[in-house]
Amino acid sequence: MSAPFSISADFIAEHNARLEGATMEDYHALKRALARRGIDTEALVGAVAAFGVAIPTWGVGTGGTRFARFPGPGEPRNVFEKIDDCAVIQQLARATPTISPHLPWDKVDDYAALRERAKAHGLAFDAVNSNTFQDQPGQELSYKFGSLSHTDKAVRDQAVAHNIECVEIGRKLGSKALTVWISDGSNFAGQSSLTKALDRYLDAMREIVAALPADWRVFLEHKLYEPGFYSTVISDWGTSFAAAQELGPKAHCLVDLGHHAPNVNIEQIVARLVRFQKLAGFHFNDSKYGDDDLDSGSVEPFRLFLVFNELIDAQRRKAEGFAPAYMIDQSHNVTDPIESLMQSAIELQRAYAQALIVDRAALEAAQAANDALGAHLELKRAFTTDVSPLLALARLRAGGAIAPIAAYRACEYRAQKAKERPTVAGTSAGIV
Ligand code: LRH
Ligand code: MN
Repeated sequence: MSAPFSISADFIAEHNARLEGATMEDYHALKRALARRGIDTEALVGAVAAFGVAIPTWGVGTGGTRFARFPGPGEPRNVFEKIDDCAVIQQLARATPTISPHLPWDKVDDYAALRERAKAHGLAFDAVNSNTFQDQPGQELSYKFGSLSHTDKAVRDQAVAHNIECVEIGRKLGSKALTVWISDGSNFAGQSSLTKALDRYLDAMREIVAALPADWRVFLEHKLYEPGFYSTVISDWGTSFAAAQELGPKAHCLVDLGHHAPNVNIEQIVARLVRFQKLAGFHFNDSKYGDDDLDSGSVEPFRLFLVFNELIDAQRRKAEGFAPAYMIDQSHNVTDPIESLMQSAIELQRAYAQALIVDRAALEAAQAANDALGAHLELKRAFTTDVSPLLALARLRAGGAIAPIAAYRACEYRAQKAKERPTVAGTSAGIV
């Protein structure tokens, strides 16, 4: 049995050798342009290299919708192979040093072995995600009518027990946070008591918070709708914030970019959660209509930049309690998940770098002078700066590929995995 295919450092070095000259030329041109704006590009390269976002294990397999899922060749068949694919994303794009697992999708018998596999690839685990939005084979009580807010105490207890089990598993993996998204809601007016449902949720969450280790946090993830199409128990940042206030200092609010009504000012929600020291972090993705889970920066890159503009503003102000967890949450229905995740990580780095080059003194002066256009153009100037050369240089210096997707396609990793991982027959429905 030959060793699983992996991409060699020599292959990446040969790939880079062909592109390095042009990249350095572009980098020096950018460096000169930014120097005229008083910006130290070398410091930027360092900051970008230090930026990291977590890969969702459920994102490395082909995603789907309620209508269908069309698995591609060489799909990862278990969480170990998912971690191997996460390693390729990190090896080439150098922006994703952590993984966010989902339980029970990633359940194994030996979590030390799982942690070791990740460690061998230089990867660590970020927040673990619980799942009380599906019924598992052999599960005693159904979550059809909810979980942590269910009318039946026995169902709530089952959901609390699952979340506490996720914390135990997370401890074995080295995680420090639990993300709780519940699908609890209703499809008809009158179907559930809007107030009692929230109170049941808060009671159940108090038990979960009480079971957290001292250095852990719990991330409450709000979502406007789906699968509840009339009401959702934790439907918006306001409810999530109030719940996190009630639940105490370990509870924070996670912002999934796709979980808002169209045109909601998400960057202002971020600014508010920072101000009130309740920003847990993010599930980055993009969307045009609903919770589309599209690739980050692929629909509204300016909106993504504006979110990072608020994050850099907070970082620069050393905002109290500011420690956001950056994670991706996407569904790759028509692309190679590895390619989408690499490009998404790069688009997040891009928004981060562009937010770092905003002339904050000029912006604040324009804001103070109510120079609306002047202030806006300070942001546009940063957003319209092509920082690609410094992102590429950060990858090159970190041992990654100057052009990750070109390198990935050239090494034929997917074709190699298609040989090693027999195709999963037939199509299915659902997000994973
Ligand atoms: C819910 C959600 C949540 C995950 C799931 C995979 O829409 O964003 O974060 O648990 O997707
Ligand atoms: Mn999410």
